Amino acid sequence: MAATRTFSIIKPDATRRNLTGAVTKMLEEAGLRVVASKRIRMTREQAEGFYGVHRERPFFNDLVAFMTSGPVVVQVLEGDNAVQRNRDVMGATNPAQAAEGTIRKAYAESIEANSVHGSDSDENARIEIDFFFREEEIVG
Ligand code: IDP
Ligand code: MG
Repeated sequence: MAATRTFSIIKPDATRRNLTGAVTKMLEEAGLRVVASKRIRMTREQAEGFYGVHRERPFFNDLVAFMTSGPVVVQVLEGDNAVQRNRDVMGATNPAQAAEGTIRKAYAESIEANSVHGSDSDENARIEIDFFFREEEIVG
């Protein structure tokens, strides 16, 4: 299968605990390559725009506050079937339901502070990559 791309965020709960390398190692061991990466502090406008699909959910304001509470690492990952491969290694949204061997099982603190984001479709991967990266920042 041809390599595809997905978009990942190492969330503030993970950067705060100095887990950027540990999380990235699990992504790499799952067969994903980091082809772009930068550490940023998301603005409220960025977080609201990025999570716009969740605007009506009860946890939206808390989620925006959490995602802007500290640095995050935004990444573009490349690999065979990258979107699904990344979702598999991330594990379930709620760490209480995450399988052994997944990032969220190993590191997530709660359903909100769950250490990583990953795109849920190829179409959303393209939109999310474009939200944070210019094409020349991605080096495969
Ligand atoms: P996903 O990150 O596994 O794709 P989504 O349903 O897209 O999960 O939710 C986006 C993010 O919103 C989650 O990763 C988590 O940080 C937060 N979130 C989801 N559901 C809840 C909840 O019930 N309470 C608090 N935060 C939540
Ligand atoms: Mg999602």
